[in-house]
Amino acid sequence: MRLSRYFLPVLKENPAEAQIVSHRLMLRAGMIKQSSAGIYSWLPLGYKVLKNIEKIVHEEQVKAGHIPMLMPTLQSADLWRESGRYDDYGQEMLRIKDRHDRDMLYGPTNEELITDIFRSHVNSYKDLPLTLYHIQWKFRDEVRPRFGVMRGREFLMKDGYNFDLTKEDALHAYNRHLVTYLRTYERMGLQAIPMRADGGPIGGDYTHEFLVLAETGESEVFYDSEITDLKFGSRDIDFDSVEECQAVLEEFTSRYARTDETHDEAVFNEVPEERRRTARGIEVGQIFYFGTKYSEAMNATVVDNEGNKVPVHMGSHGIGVSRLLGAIIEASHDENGIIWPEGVTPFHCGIVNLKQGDAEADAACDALYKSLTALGLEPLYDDRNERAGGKFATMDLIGLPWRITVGPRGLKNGVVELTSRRTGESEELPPEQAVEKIAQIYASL
Ligand code: 5CA
Repeated sequence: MRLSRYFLPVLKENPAEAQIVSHRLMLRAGMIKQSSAGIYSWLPLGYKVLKNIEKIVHEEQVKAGHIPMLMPTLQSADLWRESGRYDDYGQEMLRIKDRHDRDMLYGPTNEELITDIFRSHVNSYKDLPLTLYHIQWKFRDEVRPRFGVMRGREFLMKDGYNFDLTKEDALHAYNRHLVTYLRTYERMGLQAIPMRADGGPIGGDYTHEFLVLAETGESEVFYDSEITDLKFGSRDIDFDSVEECQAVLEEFTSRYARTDETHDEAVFNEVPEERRRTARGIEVGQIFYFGTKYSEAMNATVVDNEGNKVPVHMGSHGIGVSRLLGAIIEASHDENGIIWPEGVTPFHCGIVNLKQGDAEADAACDALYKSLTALGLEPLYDDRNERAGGKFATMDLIGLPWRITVGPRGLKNGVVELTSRRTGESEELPPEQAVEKIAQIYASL
């Protein structure tokens, strides 16, 4: 993409309404625009990152055998009356009437809708296990929408639902989700710690939240510092193996790590003092096993191998897709702007032409652009007639992990400059080598 033809409405000034750095940087980098409280338009740069995050979420779900689909945002109130949650959900639920005076709502989550789909089509234990998921917009009329996409009213969530014959099978599904989430967050450059949590309006007391440690996080968390040494890495997990998934769960949840809702001072005090940490965290996901809560209320049963009709065991598993943009920026920025991890960056690298209009510099930039594109990479070429300082500031603000700087002086010696956004380190090298290096970095992800 050439910047002169792109839509990147960056802001020079810090927007007064933004209280935390991720919100400020998303507004300044022209990624989002608020349309009303807690509701945002996703401008091209923000939309690109959102799509990259979605792609990682999909890939990791599909690897575990979970099946993508799409349910609507608007739901009929009838299903929620059946489950008993229509009144329970309170003012967080946006209620709407259609022209026939029927009660509708904008879904804050989808347990009812998916249970209805399930009971309409599945009758036998032979069709289990089954895990369906979608990535869809949700609406929760939060009392205090704030911090940009972190606590929105309209937000994008991945929500997955498992249906199993027995509690053991459903707990395997729970463990499988825990494994996929660890890998999902790591691919986005995040460390998200599973912490014992509270079921809230979804229900169930078997639940973990995934928290990214950050000063601006809304949750207070308590943990054993040993937990931050754990990395999931690129392990090859057999998702059908109950033992393998269970082992990962045990490895990542055996140390003390709880949100304030489940914190127990006495148990915490058993952790050696030097390892006890209190911090703040951003909740980027939550997994639940809630047994037969919805299947019993909504009559979602299967016939088991002895011919008995039994309610299915269920769980639901959510990732805050749009919130993740904020979480990633909170975890990865400096005073000049965002620093995107390679896994989610909106463009793979920037090209800065120091002397737009100089025949040689223009030709070198065009050639770089072509070779990168031919390798399947997407560069953002700043071809505007601007001072070098302004171009650098924009590149730093929008946070592309790699920048190639092209100027007449370097070209005389046959080199361009390759700079890492994260370390600020630069090296001079021939343009082909810069391209090769960038290609290698992304190929290794
Ligand atoms: N049905 C279950 C799991 S599918 C559910 O709704 N879980 S949840 O309530 O924990 O939401 C899942 C994730 O969505 C949260 O972990 C959080 O990351 C994100 N989320 C929740 N509320 C908001 C909000 N107001 N703004 C942005 N993200 C949110």
